[in-house]
Amino acid sequence: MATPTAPSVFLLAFLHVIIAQSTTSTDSRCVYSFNVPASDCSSQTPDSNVEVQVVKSLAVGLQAQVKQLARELKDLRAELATLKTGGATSNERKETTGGVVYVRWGRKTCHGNATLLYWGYAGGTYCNTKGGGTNYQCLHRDPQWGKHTDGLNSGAYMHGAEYQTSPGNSPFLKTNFAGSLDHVDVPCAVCHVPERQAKVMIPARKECPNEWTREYHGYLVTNAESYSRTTFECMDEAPEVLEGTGRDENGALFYIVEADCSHSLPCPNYVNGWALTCVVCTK
Ligand SMILES: [Ca+2]
Repeated sequence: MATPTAPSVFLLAFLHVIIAQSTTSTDSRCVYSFNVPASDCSSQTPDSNVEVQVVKSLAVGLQAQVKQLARELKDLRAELATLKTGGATSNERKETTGGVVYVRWGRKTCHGNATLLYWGYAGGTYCNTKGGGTNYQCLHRDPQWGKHTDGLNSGAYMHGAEYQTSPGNSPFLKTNFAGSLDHVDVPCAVCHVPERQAKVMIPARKECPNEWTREYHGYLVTNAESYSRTTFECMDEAPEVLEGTGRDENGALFYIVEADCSHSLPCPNYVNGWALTCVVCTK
């Protein structure tokens, strides 16, 4: 990998000059040591003094070349370290070790290059209570418990989640579940994209901006306005279900969200009564 550089060649040439000088000097101390008292060199001829000046000049040049070589050595070591780590620079390594994580609501798998951290059960606060958490959770299927007491004592509870979509008003594809989604329980997937660092959920869009990658798209969902407040999430356009569920038990609920032109929403371009789409993008 390392080939002789120009400074390296210069150094070799300089050493050759030093050796040649040593064979003609009458007092090698006066050639090599600049700390020798001038009186000790008094016997030197004028030609010898000229040689001393030449060597001093060369020494100054040598110092500069040594510094240059040190810089090149530092660069080579950095290049070697980069090659050992697969070609990424330190900044690139920092970027590729983070990545971005998103939840794919309604699915058990991830898109494209995304890695599935786990798939689980959508959950949240009961639909019509005024307290509790607002954000839906993607619950792991294998919970790990700490200290506990039996009984519902704390006042805050976690519930499973249902699709709450009347069959006549469901925009979802039946690719992954042919029946009615109404009251069926909802899976979710937590997905990691190591090579990208940003994510965004865009309501009312199915496509991502240029240079962004679409992870999935579908329809915007949240709880009903007449119930308690939750977050808006993006439900996959072709939902899967938790097998064996479908009883109307409520819990946390996912309703599709329709445009309502009666309160400040710009219509057009929004259309009264139409279900809002959504897309999750990464970059
Ligand atoms: Ca229900």
